Amino acid sequence: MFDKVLVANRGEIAVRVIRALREAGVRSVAVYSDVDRASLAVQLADEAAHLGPAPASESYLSIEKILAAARQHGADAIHPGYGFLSENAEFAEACEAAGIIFIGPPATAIRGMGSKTAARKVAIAAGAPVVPGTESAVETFAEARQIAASLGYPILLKASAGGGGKGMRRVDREADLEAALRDASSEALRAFRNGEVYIEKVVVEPRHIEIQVLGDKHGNLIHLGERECSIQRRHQKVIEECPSSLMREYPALREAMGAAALKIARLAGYYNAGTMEFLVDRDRNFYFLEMNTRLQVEHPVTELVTGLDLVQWQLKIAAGEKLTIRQNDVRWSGSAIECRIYAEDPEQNFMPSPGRITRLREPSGPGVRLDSGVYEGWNVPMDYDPLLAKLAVWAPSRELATTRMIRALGEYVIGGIRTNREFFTGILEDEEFRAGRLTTAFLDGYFERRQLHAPDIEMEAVAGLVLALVPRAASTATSSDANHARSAASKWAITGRTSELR
Ligand code: MV4
Repeated sequence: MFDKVLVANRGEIAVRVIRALREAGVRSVAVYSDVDRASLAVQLADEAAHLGPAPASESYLSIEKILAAARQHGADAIHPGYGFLSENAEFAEACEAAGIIFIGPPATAIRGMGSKTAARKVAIAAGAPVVPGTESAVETFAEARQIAASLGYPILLKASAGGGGKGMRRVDREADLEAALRDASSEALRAFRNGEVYIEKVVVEPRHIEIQVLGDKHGNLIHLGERECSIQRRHQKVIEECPSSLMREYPALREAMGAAALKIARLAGYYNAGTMEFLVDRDRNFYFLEMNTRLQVEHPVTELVTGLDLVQWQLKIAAGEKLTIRQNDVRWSGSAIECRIYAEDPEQNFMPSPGRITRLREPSGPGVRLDSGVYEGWNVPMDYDPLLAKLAVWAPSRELATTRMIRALGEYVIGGIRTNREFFTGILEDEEFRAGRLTTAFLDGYFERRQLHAPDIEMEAVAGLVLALVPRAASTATSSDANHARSAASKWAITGRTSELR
């Protein structure tokens, strides 16, 4: 095992990794930018290294600065967390070149699975199902037209280098194809400096289910089952669960998806922790989408249900140890749910709400796990993703986990800044959520249900009228922004009233 590990990240995930290092008897080095000098991670680590000013490009994204800090502190390995440099193959290579172990997959696997078309090719070669579509980027409009016609509309244009829905365009008819191709390609070029676009058939109202894999450097690979991640808002996950309610009904689906994930991982030469993203359609056909070559935000729900510590395994694997767990040893017990607590204002279209936390009361008690990066008095900087904490619960059943989460959210008090804390209770009480009827369209449906059941429809009319009459308000927001703002506003009016009545 290592003597000292540098944690090249910030916030709750830096804290999560520092805790694992402490438990493993490994010294930890936190890194910080100017605005993170007093962070919880810095306070909990054994040592800390200043990187530079707040902008990530001059701190958490600077390969040179992070390697210099690792050398200066004598770290023998670096844990990248998620985001920042975690899926940067050059960084992984630079670590190895500096004689420092990158706690993650080999650079070749990061690079190989980084492009969506390359990952698709690996999946196809491994015999795993992918969404019908092109194997490579399309070169010309004529080619695209031919392929789209043979697949049948609707189709999706996706950026080869893409992620997070950027450069993605749904096309419902041939007449829209040429313009959509141009749009998708120029958006991809701007976002990823790569304008390549490929085509997939649209999977209608799918579930987003991902499989966690773990592999060592000796060729042993296992999967730890799925996470249900269908509840997303603009490609940002909001609530995650393990297991998926679908697997409770169809346990064979977990085995089939797990086997597919392992075939892909094996062919990619993968080791350490990784995740395969799949879409699952109404008929429970599943399709490989892409791979995340890092520890994921939502890993706690897998840990709660399998009883395994993913970060401990990441450390052992990076240190060259063998996986001692066999596939048949993996058991899934009970049910876990995670809510991502953000400093953002659901009443203001989920605008980030940085600032000082003036009061903090954290939930605890049976089955509650809080992975937080903040404390009372901490100033949430405006320079980074405003994730404050992940609240996860475990209970023997999904129903009990849901009520436990509502209980824990009720204990949570965060003063001084706006958070999305209250947003979750409504979802957890929603009948569709309770029934486990989840698709990636869940939140749209939820906002609509909220509107339909609103006791006060006039508020809606007023909000709509204001948006129509104030040209600046209407023109600064996209129409979809305005829709979300309106639905969010009505939802909040309802939540406010009912919670006062209770
Ligand atoms: C799709 C899809 C339907 N059909 N691909 C969105 C981001 C990127 N990771 C993949 N995404 C999708 N790809 C086909 N062929 C629907 C989505 C999608 C989605 C996927 C997962 C979670 C939330 C989503 C929200 C909208 C669209």
